[in-house]
Amino acid sequence: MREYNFDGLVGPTHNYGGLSVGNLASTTHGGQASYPREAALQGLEKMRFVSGLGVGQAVLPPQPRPSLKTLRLLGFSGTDEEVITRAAREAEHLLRLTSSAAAMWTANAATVAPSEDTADKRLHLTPANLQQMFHRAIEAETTHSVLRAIFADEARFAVHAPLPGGGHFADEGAANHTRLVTPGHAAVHLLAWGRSPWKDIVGPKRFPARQTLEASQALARLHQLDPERTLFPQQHPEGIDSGAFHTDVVAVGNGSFLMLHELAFADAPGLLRTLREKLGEGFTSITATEAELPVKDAVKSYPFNSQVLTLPDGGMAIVAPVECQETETARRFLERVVAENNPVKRVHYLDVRQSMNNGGGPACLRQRIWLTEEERAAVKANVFYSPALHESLAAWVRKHYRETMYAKDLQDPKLARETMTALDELTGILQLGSVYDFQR
Ligand code: SUG
Repeated sequence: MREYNFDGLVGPTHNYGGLSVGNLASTTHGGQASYPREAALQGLEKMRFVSGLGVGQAVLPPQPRPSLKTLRLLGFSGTDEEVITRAAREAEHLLRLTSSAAAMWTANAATVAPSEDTADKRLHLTPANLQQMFHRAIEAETTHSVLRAIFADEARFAVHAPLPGGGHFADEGAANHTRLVTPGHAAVHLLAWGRSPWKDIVGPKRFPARQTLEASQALARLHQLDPERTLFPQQHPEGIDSGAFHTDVVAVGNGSFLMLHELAFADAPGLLRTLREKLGEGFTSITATEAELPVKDAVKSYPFNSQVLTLPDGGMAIVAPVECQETETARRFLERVVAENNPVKRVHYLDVRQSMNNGGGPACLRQRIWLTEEERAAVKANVFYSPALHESLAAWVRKHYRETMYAKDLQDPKLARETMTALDELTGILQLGSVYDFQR
């Protein structure tokens, strides 16, 4: 089984809408100019780098934005141009919500369980409903359609529907999911959550908790995970209130290794004890205390939103955002991780600033999917990274993306048309068929 990092290709409307309450980067950068072309190219460079380390790499497409379908469902009618013009005039906020390129953070696209861990030995994928944020909830339908197109072979892949209901089963995908495994032990799945609609728990006071316990439990059932090896830790309410809206802002695990901030989970010591029991001596972890790495620095520079990658020689490398290099506490912490006795041998710093300014680091930009060779061969779409695919995608970005985007540019009726033209061409490059509403 090999891990493939399915990175989200940044969409043509990448902008700073200030849309995500509780995500400090999003609210801080709201209204600033963005650089969609540069953002997409930064993402492609990250894919090149990770692939160059010998790690599996693939790509997921952006979504049509502004979402004319959503605007029509909200009562704006007429031609595409009339829909945009009316929304711009009467409900600028709705236009901003329906124009976000947030699908680029594919950690939130779905939760995935590899075939090795599931009772029916199929790979299970559930698109996240992203109920908590309107601009993200509108991603689920297209994500479902894209995943069905890529993982079409039902004998090997189970692509479930997004979880139903209102906020009760609010699900943010793999951003709250960690799979840990050690030699001689079956994998353990952590499915974290921040609130419960029905249980009386102490939650955050300042910012919204996005994922519910009930959603995490439903994912474990759907994915047929071993109940003995599935844990449901609560996100620390103080962590959420400090800006850690997803678990992956303050914790990241890979294979036998977990690194976390002490404010990642409500009961981190208890969780680490249980993990040691279930995974044995091969399990290693490193906890940053508030004294070593204040949570505000972790939220600003994202050391835990690194990709921890297993290299072909079995060692691990961390791909961290450059902001960590520039933040002394974060840099020192990552240096300690490399120095201590654990599988991590190196840290690489990458520039994904365009994404970071909206609260998305390297780990947010990728969905981890573990595939056997047969499963990989069963994927017919042209989504696996290669230098040739890189060249096609980079040329496609240069042809279709605007260089700069200001808030008022979202009101330009031509933008929707440009995006549809670009995405239509992209589905050809990626051999996805018709996955978008405007293609049907
Ligand atoms: O959902 N930002 C995303 C960032 C998601 C990060 N993902 C993970 N941690 N896995 C969010 O808050 C900002 C959009 C804007 O304000 O324009 C945004 O949606």
